[in-house]
Amino acid sequence: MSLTNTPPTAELQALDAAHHMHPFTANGALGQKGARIITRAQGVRLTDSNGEELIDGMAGLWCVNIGYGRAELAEAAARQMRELPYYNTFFQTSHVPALTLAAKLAELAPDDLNHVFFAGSGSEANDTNIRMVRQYWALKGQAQRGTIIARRNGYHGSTMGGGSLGGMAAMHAQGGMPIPGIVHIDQPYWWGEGGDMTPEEFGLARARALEEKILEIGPETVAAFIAEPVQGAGGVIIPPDSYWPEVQRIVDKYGILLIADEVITGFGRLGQWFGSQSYGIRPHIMTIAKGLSSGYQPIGGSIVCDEVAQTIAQDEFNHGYTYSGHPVAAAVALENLRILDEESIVTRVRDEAAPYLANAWATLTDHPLVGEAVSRGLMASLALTPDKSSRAAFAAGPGRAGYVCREYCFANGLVMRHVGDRMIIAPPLVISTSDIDELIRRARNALDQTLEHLHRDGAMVAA
Ligand code: PXG
Repeated sequence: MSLTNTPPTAELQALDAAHHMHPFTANGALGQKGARIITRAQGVRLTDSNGEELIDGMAGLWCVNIGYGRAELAEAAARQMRELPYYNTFFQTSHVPALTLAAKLAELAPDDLNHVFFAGSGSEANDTNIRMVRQYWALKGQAQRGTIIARRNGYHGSTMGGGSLGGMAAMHAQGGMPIPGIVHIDQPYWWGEGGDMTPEEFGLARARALEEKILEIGPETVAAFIAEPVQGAGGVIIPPDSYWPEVQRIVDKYGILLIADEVITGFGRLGQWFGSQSYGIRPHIMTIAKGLSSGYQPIGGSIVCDEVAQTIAQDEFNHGYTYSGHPVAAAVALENLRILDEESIVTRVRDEAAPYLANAWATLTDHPLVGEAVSRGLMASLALTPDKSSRAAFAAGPGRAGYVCREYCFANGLVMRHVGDRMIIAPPLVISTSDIDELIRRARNALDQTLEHLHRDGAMVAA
């Protein structure tokens, strides 16, 4: 079958249901309904196999930072494939794309984050991080420092390591996660869990949960704390301003390593190259993927500080992936970084797109369904609620209203995700102000229709 001369949607859906097992999908239910099949994309817009156009409010899966259709990346890939389609970086070899990309990342990353270990994805990079921080402490003569503290409702990937670092209860319920040596603390989610505290009080309390956990299990057993600067998959949870400075104080006090998972927040999403810079935190390791190549090629990695990298270098690190630093992926990532840089896309997020989105998004707060409308950089979320004043959840249980809203978004030509009853967006960083207006218009229509639907079902009821 030719992939460009597309057969009718029903035929594609039948093939898909018969043979393709989808991630994070009830495959049986999808088989009944048929998958939405995306065939083309340009800029911030997708086209599906029925010819419908959608604004991609999620930049794919939080990754297409420079937008779709940049031929320069295709050309970089083709050039690299002709010259050297594959070689590895094991056993004392290297190649130009990997070493050039590592040097470029060292230049972009703050402070002494000067070393890069490549992986094929964010999950793999976090698996690397687990082994690297434990090996670091072993080489320091403190092998008992093996425990990594992470957060409930954090997301760090879907491998055994990444899924264990993540704090997703539904994932832990399947397949024997979390692996030993990983413990979780509560998240800084004020709207959902802050009770009567002010956001600032709550941010401090949730940061101090880290100190309590360190003291509970013994500081001498703790290797690292891992967290996303802003939780993405958990529902675009923006921590109160008091949170990160207190976390930084605590990791400094106990001398534990800080891993900032920048898979979503890296490469301009928050208006700086890295989310850590946006929050003024000083990680020892940053996990990267997604926006590193704008999703045009699968590539991830860990950017590592001098002290950790120099310690790891004292012995052979028995770890690596066939595709660590894959030359085609690295060449594409370099071209992506060149475009982000030369077209000032990151500064435009900071100075224009993010403030514009913040204002436009905040107008949704007046909608009867919307409890809060928050954003940071080009990540934004809405909390749907049957009762704003009490920040109530729906009696029907989490996720039903969100699901209804997501379906109306699709019907209105907008890809907006739901996480439970939070609606989330993270559009390509190149989104224009007029496309932000159009996105908000479509979101508002979808909210109106969702509200009508929930009223009709008698579902505007607080739990
Ligand atoms: N860390 C973070 C912070 C992520 O968001 C990963 C690690 C894992 O990356 P890979 O490349 O292995 O997928 C991610 C990935 C969602 C969703 O539903 C989020 C991700 C992936 C798939 C779905 O929001 N984030």
